[in-house]
Amino acid sequence: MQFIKTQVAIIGAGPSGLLLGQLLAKQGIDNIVIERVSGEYVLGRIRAGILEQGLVDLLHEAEVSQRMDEEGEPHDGFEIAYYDKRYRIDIKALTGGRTVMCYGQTEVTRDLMEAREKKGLLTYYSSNDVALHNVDSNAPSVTFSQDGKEFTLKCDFIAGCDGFHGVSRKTIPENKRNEFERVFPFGWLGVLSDTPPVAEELIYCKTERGFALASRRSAVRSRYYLQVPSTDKVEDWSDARFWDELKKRLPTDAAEKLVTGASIEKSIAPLRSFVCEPMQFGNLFLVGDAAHIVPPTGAKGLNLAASDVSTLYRLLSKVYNDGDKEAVYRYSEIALRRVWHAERFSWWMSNMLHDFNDDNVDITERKMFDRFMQSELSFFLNDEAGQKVMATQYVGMPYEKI
Ligand code: FAS
Ligand code: PHB
Repeated sequence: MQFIKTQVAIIGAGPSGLLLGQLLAKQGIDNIVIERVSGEYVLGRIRAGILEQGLVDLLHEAEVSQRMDEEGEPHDGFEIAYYDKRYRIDIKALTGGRTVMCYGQTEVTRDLMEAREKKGLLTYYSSNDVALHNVDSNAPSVTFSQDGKEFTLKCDFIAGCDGFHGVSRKTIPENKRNEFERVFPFGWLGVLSDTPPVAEELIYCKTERGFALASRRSAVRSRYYLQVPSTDKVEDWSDARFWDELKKRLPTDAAEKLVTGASIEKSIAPLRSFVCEPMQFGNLFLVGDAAHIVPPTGAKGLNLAASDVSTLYRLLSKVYNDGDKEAVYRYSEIALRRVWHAERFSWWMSNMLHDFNDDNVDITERKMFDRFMQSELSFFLNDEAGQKVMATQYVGMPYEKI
């Protein structure tokens, strides 16, 4: 058994863990990241594409923003196509100048990985049997194995940045966790392709065939999504079938511009709303998807992870650099206020834009709900006050002052 020590043990090398590690190191706080899979595997995941200003600011603060500044695309608005009619939500005008950045999560993760390596910060990739111990004591530790060697990492605090299926949340005793969940009766089939996007900005499409999203990664790389039944498997969807269905769901003038090509990534993500309260137990703090999940309709998943990181790193800096030992125990209360706001917005956008052909609900009730949502969407698209509400939440609520 090899004994190692650090101040903050970070479980998971996704965007949460890597961003937290970078910001802590900048504050002189020693940290070690333990990741279950290889770095290449982490980079093989294609996920979010829209960064709120808060996350853009954090990447500048972490001095990991150069490529994003060069290759990212600032977006002043997005569109909603409502049964073929296109409505533009001018987020910049409606929010007094705020915008979002279009830059893939994979690239954010790559930039953070490279920055961590350049700083010589320790990351144990391909770690097995990761287990957290004595998290509610002042001497928590993490055990894991790598390349046949066993390790015990002693630390002051553990940041559980290991996603929805990680070990951290499950380390909190069940009777100390209050979990909230809603699973949607459909998923998102996503395709990444090296084809020019159909539009300069994102188009969220509500159609009688179901939801679609036309997103992008650059002028030559597109990211598209289709709502599919939660029973569908990715092998049910050939590229040809995907493109054919997407063409039927895009607004007509955008469909005419669609350039199809081979998918370079294709996967189905389930949609769920989930929150674990509290987001801490003793000296274990849950960050990002380890604590909460949102349906991607509001582009909040990655951005919520960023606001958690911002809150936790600033509180840990108060502990280590200002001697305020109790500061970090306010984390969950602060983080949850923003989490629930983003959960509600993501749930609301998902209800308005998807087709709920949920067989578990009586058809009359389903039809009534669909009429409610059509009326809701029609109000928010045609009324400036409604558009302002949508724009303000899409760009993201400001981070709380710590
Ligand atoms: P992550 O899940 O990204 O990272 C957790 C890391 O912990 C992983 O690298 C994992 O390998 C590691 N880990 C797990 N168990 C471990 C263990 N026991 N020990 C050590 N390490 C362990 N959000 C959007 O805003 N827009 C989208 O379009 C979007 N699409 C998504 C599609 C999919 C398929 C998924 C799953 C999520 C999507 N999300 C989207 C949400 C996504 O972007 C997350 O919010 C984001 O990845 C959160 O980052 P992390 O909290 O770092 O969690
Ligand atoms: C993406 O580009 O992957 C993306 C963008 C906005 C969303 C969801 C996904 O709401």
